[in-house]
Amino acid sequence: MAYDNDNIFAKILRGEIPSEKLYEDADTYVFMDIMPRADGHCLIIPKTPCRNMLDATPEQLSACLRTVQKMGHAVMKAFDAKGVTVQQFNEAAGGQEVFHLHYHVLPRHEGVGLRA
Ligand code: DGP
Repeated sequence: MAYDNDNIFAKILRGEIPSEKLYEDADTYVFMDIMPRADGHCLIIPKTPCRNMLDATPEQLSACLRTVQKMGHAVMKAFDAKGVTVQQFNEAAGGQEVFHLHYHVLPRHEGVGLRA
């Protein structure tokens, strides 16, 4: 499926709408989810256009996963979490709502569920 340049995360990358930035490097950008399902819930996105995992290049996937791992460690430390959940959705039928590749990183604590 085609990439839509007007998706919300493309606008965030262009600075057209604000985001709470946590980290960036040459290939990826990290910001807080606007509807956090856990304290510290953040999103990792590639800086280059990519609809989702299904049409990602190996370079986009590896760059994102390197940052996912880095942010997993960082949010666990920052939120004194005991684990981390990583989620990623593809196409509407797969639960995707914003059509720019993104990974959810959610710090977790024993016995505490994710918010809706
Ligand atoms: P999904 O495509 O199903 O992985 O869900 C998209 C996620 O993006 C959802 O957790 C809410 C978040 N989100 C949607 N719009 C915005 C926005 O404008 N800013 C931020 N920071 N997050 C957003």
